[in-house]
Amino acid sequence: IPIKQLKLHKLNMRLKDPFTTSFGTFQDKEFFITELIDDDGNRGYGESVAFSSPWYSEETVKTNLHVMEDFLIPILKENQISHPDQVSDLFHPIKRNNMAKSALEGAAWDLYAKREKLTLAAALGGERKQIDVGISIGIQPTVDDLIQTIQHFVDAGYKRIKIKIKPGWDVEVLREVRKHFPDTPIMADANSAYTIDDIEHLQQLDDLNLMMIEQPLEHDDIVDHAKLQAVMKTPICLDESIHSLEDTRKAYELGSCKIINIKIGRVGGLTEAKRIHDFCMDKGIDVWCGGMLEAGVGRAHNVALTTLAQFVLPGDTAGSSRYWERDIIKPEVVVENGLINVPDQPGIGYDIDEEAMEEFTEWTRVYHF
Ligand code: OSB
Ligand code: MG
Repeated sequence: IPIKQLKLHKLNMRLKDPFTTSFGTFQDKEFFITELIDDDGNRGYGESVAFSSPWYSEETVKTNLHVMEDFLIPILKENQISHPDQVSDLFHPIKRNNMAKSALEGAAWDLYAKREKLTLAAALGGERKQIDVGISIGIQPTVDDLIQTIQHFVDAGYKRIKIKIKPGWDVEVLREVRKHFPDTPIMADANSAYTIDDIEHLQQLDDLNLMMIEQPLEHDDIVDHAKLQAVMKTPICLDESIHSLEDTRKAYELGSCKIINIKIGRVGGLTEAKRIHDFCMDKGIDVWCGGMLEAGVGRAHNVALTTLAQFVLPGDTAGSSRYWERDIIKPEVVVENGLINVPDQPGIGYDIDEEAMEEFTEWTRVYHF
């Protein structure tokens, strides 16, 4: 792939509403859009998903910039690549910093697909034309607010509802929710708010017919999760704990979970996401695509990944309007009856809305190859 230049765009976007998890509240999102340009003028786009503070994981917007500029971009400049899988291999000597890697690797995948005149979904080996969509609901001020919010998204057709929980906002709240929505596919995400001492407390969730409980224990744990899974019939889903295919294999061997939330950024890019997907397919582990409050480019990558066969559960891949008054792609990602139609244009399949990009861009740096 004859790469001519890389543009790094720093954007700031305000969420429609604040989003609250067990570890904190988001109101604004700052992130990078990466743009790889080849000699023919094709443009491939990626998005960084790290947050401003290291609450979800150790990466931040600033560490993404540091690692991209000082380590990853020089690697891209110094090496020829013919397939995006090589980007993943070239970045391998740099430990972790997966969201920084993914922001660049994603642009390489989009550029590669556009050059091959393939949709990103097809380039990854995905076949689905439509994907099922769920939604993640942040911690609300009251149970009534939560129930109203759930009703709103159930009416909009979302195929499963994920409810954020934390100590003090869990068993009682979910019991009340279950009473109002006896048949709705519901799951809970704790974002690692509990410890092994809470096993008995968490076991109370077993009677609520939840699809799964996501990341109840420490962000870096797979041992205690195995102990918890052994005494619960509700499947445990790992998010924060899984950074690679190797982590996935170890969690599988220990019995730490029955389901995996694959986030492209958390695992270092689409190549590793696909490797994890293939392993899970082989072992019969269900997977779904998680979200990081992405703008349109990241959302488009999530849609493409979700077309792979083992993405059998609805993901957190809501439409653009879930979080944004205006997104940076056109058309925006639209959810209808809980489904997204996978675009059929080459690459990510959505155009950049240059006017919106300009509105949200704080600065752009250009690197010549
Ligand atoms: O754990 O999946 C998570 C949002 C911010 C940080 C972590 C998580 C989330 C979500 C929402 O649950 C995902 C989304 O809708 O993009
Ligand atoms: Mg999660």
